[in-house]
Amino acid sequence: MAQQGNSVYDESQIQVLEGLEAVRKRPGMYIGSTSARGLHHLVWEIVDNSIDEALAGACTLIKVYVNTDGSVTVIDNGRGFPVGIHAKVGRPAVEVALTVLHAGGKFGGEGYKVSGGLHGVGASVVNALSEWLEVIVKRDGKIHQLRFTRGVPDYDLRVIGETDETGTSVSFKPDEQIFTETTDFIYETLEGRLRELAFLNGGLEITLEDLRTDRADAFRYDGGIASMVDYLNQQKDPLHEPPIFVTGEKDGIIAEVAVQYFDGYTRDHIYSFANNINTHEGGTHEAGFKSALTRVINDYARRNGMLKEADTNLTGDDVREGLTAVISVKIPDPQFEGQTKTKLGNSEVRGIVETMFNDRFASFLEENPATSRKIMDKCLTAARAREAARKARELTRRKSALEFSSLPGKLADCSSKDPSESEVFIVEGDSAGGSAKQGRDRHTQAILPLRGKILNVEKARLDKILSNNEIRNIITALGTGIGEDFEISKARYHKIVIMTDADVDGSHIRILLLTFFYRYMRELINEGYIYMAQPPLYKVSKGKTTRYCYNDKQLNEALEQMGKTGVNVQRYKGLGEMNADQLWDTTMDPNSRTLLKVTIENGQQAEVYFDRLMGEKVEPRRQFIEENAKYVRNLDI
Ligand code: 0RA
Repeated sequence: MAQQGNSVYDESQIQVLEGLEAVRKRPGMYIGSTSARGLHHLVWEIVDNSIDEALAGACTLIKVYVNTDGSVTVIDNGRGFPVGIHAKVGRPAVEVALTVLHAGGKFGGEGYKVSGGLHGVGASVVNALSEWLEVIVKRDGKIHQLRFTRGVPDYDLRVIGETDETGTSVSFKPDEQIFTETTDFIYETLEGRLRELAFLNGGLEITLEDLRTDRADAFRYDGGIASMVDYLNQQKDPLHEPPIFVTGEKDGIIAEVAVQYFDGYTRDHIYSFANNINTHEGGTHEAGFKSALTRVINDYARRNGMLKEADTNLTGDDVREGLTAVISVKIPDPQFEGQTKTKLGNSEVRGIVETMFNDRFASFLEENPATSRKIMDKCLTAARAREAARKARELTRRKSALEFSSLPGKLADCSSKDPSESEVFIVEGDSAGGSAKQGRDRHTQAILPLRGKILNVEKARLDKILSNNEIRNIITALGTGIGEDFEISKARYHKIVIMTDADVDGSHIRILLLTFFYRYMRELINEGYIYMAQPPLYKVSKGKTTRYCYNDKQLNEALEQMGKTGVNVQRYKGLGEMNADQLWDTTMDPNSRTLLKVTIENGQQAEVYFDRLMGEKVEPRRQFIEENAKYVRNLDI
């Protein structure tokens, strides 16, 4: 390797190798895990660099490819990664950034960097965890190239041509030695985050092309987060159009808010972001927004005689019913707090968002009396329904953990009172419920059979939802309460397993239940308490051997191994066809079963899925359910 004769390089080279080794030894410390999630993290890390370039106003297009060999390429038309010799290290800056841990931020000026937030471990980590990585930089009239193997340069940065363009292209292939679970990129996961980034950076074009399947998408939203609200409400009936959009800048902090009321009864449709990172746990920007929204609506209602002197104020819940909102702030030095580091802590942000939204939203209401009237009516009705719901809810409250009489009669509870080892199976149908009761481990497994379909909670207010028997049974059995009374610490089981038939009706019930948990007990999903059982689809038997197959691939394998003659294949149409022992062996036994944990990676994707699934139009929904055997995967990624 060509190198000047001082020892600086040798020392830093040793550090580089030690850094590489540290990353490869403990990848989880840097990218969270080596599961599918960690794998996709590699892409976010590289895309974030290009997004930073867009935030600096220097890049308008980002192209992402999944290549046929399973590698990923991210191309941008920014200024190009700096290639000059880094003063301290004496190596080209691009090489340093890709080999030295945390070198990422040290080359450019200040600005709103995504890096340093939730991701922000730097491109060098991606390099260390890739079988190979290649970077091509167009700048200063030249095309530069550098390639690495498992983080170590193959050669010195070289010039391979001339160009009058600028930009950066990074290609990498995740190392199978590290990502032992999977190295398959999931289109929907990439699509979800790239679309989100396009919303959050209005005007920026982001394309995605999967060369394995020729599937492709292009995202560009000149309306920014107002377009995100449109997207989120696409299956809903808005009360006004377009969404209300306000933006402002103060002390280097850019704040944007977009809101739209729709004709529906659910809350919790607020999405907040700081530097493009979804702040699931909220924070100061969200607090500022909520407080301004409540105040402006109460002021307006009072001033226009809709709230009388004796009336109490509308609550936050009242004014957020049927509201979709997106809040996005860009801030030079974000502080991420909370359990999952997704809560914005910067105190100065609260006042900025609050004042900005307060002033602009108040003017909007004054200037649009017809829309204002609809919004006020909605909030006032919500307040009346809240009172009715409060009464209904009291019926479902579990008085004390020991008071068994308040548990639903259909629940076959487990004997353990330790929630961390207790599971409840919510089972479709009384007959499957019967088998499950017989087959279970009575100490840790409770069974709650459901009769028929549960209510679609998207189409009903809380008071009506609470008058539904099946839902009441679920709430009482779980012990957590619901909505504003919800307390996760009261959960009587830390595994809540949905067990339904593998047919269209079964999927429907599953989705109704998931919708209910998503809307009214979302913390159960966030905490990882909700699971889906995976019953087998086939039983293959020959003589005394029996095998259960969970998909067609396993069925074909079984048929091949067992030979064609004398083989009996039974296709399970429902759980009810299995006896207690079979149900235990295939689906319930903790030592042999597979449970799918329900997680929500991308809130907006989930939102739209739920709407599409729960919408009025029955035909598209059925079709959608049938086509989406992988629907579950979309949630569980
Ligand atoms: C540091 C400084 C400059 C650009 C970049 C980094 C940069 C990095 C990446 C990574 C992927 N795409 C990128 N695009 C730009 C600015 C250097 C200048 O002033 O020209």
